Amino acid sequence: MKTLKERINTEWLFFDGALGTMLQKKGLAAGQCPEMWNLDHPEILIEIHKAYLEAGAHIINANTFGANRCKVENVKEVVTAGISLAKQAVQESHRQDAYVALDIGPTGKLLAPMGDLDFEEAVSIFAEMVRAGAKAGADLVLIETMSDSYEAKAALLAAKENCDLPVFITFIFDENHRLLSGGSVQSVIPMCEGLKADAVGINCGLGPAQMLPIIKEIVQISSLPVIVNPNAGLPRQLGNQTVYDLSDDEFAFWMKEIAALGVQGVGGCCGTTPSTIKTMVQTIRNCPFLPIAPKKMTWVTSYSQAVQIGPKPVVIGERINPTGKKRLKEALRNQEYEYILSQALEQEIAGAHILDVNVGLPEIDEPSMMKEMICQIQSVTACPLQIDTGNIEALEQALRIYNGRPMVNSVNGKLESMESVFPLIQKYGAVVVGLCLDEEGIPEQAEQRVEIAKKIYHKAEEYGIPSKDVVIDGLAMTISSSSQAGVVALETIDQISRELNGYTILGVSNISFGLPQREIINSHFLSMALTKGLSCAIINPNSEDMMKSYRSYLALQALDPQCKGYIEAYGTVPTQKFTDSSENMTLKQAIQAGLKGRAEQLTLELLNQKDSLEIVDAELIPALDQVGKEYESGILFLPQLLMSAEAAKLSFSAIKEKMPQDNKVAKGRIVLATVQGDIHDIGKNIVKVLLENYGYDVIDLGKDVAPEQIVSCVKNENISLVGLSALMTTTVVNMEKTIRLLHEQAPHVKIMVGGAVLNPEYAKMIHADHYAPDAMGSVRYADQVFLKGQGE
Ligand code: B1M
Repeated sequence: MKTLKERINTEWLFFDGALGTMLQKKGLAAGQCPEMWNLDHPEILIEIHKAYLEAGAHIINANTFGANRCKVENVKEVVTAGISLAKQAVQESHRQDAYVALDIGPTGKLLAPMGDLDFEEAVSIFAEMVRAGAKAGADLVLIETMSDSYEAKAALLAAKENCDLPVFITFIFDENHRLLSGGSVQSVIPMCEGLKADAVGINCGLGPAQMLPIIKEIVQISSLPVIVNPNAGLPRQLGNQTVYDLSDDEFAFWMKEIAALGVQGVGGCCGTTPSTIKTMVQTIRNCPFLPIAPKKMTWVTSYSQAVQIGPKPVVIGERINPTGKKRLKEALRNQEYEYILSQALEQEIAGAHILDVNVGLPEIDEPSMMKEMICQIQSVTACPLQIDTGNIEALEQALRIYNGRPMVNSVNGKLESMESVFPLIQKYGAVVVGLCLDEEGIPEQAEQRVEIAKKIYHKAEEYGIPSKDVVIDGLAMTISSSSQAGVVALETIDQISRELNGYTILGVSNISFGLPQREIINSHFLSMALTKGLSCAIINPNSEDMMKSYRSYLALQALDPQCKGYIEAYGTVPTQKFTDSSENMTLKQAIQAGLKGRAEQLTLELLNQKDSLEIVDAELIPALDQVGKEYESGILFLPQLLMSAEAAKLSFSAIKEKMPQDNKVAKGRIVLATVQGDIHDIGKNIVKVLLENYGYDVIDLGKDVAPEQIVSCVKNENISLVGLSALMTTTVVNMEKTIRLLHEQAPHVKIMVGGAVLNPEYAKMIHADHYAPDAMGSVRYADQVFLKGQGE
């Protein structure tokens, strides 16, 4: 009999449909933990599983989606029961061809630095589920509904490290083809391939019609079988019930279209039922099955960006490497992370596609510094990284916590190097740089270097690393000591790319060590190497000469359609997020870049020149507005939004310390809250500080506060002014609800509202007493209510 891994790329594999919505139909109440039904209502789970088996599903998801220790206390018991029930259903249905999946969903928490869940803690949460599931007899692990690549990586590692079962993973993409944390098809699929998932795909969030264009993208780049489990269309509220808009026939129609795109596994998610799956199975069963073909694509990715090696040369920023850089050495020794982060941002802005990160100094603990730097750099830039180290421990730690699929610099032709580096590349997945040197040293002839490259390719293949993921470094040595060095490096690049069809890389600047005006040689050498087929150039992207050579090459080689990139760079004065030196950065820019320490320091400096509120209005709010706009237009993603918010908070803490506190006499008590469903509290916190500074006693109920809680506080504390904040169109309805409840139950209280999404007209419409456009406006209104006794 074929194994599951063999089956998935040779015949249709049908997945089951929704479990959660089925359980709700059977009486699962809102707020109840579905997984606890494994213990409380086993017969209902067996009944649902059997119905899906009857419908023709091969893969039955055990009821373990949220059975992790963030949500249930007895993980082992709940997982074991879930798997056993699914197995019992399979047995009782006499289905030899069906499999039970340990279903793993997200933890519901954000991973650091976005949230506070540590990466290794996330791995351990998933590992606990995997061990329990495998022991209970699951046939596969299905990680699903992943909306963050980092959490997906944690789950994949946990699965691969704790069982030998096939591991499938599916993501929840939105209509912009992005994960919540910004991941794209091109960034997450290669990462999953690298981490040795056995199949990848998409589930939930959208109906089959909306998924279609995303699936096309997945099938185009995936070498792994593709699974598609959509919702039964888009959700709609019918009374207090959520219903989905596709009939079984409509769902099957769209799934047939999807099947024709060349996917291998199909099933359903929210809103689908056994009858949906039955109609789908009957429709697709006889459709031609297309196996997925391996793709010759090489991707280096971060959590949201993907750089493809091959189609056009890639720029790798060399600035985060202490060799010959006094200031960087100092920053590394003194742990001045902000300096290093600004180096990363500068290179990104200058046009680097990937950033090299080398922190090797004899006197520092390289593994822990490398780990720290990778985390920190990834929290301010989405540029993919090249982990540059000869220290195997540093390499492993960095590969483990890196969010995406990195590049690794480097392995070489020495057996010892290959035997220590390749197992790590094999486990974590990365594109690796292979240096043309071995036990005999660096060959003087190109032909000998090419022989070493072949040896590296060959050994890599033994570890299951395809040649497409090995980028050969032809080794640029300085021409000041060997006049043949340039010729040999260029010949090596030429032979590797032409004869072996391989990818190549050069540390370009090495060519000119010891020479004056090095950039003259460097930029010419770069142009020459590019014409020989160089795939990746490690250069200083801040050097105008180097980027001029690079951009001109692209334009001349027809790699820059309509010379768009060239014109963008040189047609007008380029707009920059900040100037080329972090010394000149403004507070606004530091907040936009998410540089917390720099934002705090600049705030302290500004406080000597400007009034606190002026800083809030001129720097802090415009910075967040800009970030908000870029987020909305898909230029930035949630991680960057969060980092900017953190920087703004730190800046405001510094402002708060310095705010004058003249009016100490208590003028009155005010309740403040951000309304239910809304976690934006920066504005509300500013309002609070200002009201306090103007002598009011503020009871701050925090964010995401239920209407009932606000009402009860107002009543219990006998409050006469409430301030509500809301930042989202979706949460203004809760503001309205709160106001209605307050009018009903505490008619004496005055209500002021604020937040970027509101305006005076809207405030009136929802029956607020006052709209405060900013924090000072809230003070003026409080004065009116308490001092003049005349709130509108
Ligand atoms: Co989000 N976010 N965010 N966000 N975020 C907005 C609001 C958004 C407009 C960005 C965008 O898309 N352009 C958008 C809402 C779209 C809409 O509904 N119209 C949005 C979204 C969609 C989201 C998420 C859904 C993203 C996601 O997860 N996919 C998510 C929502 C989570 C949730 O609430 N359930 C989310 C999350 C976040 C972060 C956590 C990353 C972070 C918040 C961190 C925090 O607050 N602790 C964040 C941020 C920072 C923003 C932006 C960029 C900035 C908000 C801010 O702090 N502004 C924002 C875009 C924007 O507003 N331009 C955006 C600075 C602050 C000082 O201004 O709050 O307006 P503001 O307060 C002012 C005045 O309005 C007034 O005084 C303050 C000082 O002058 N004021 C009051 C405010 N409240 C008042 C109350 C008063 C009186 C005056 O009386 C009581």
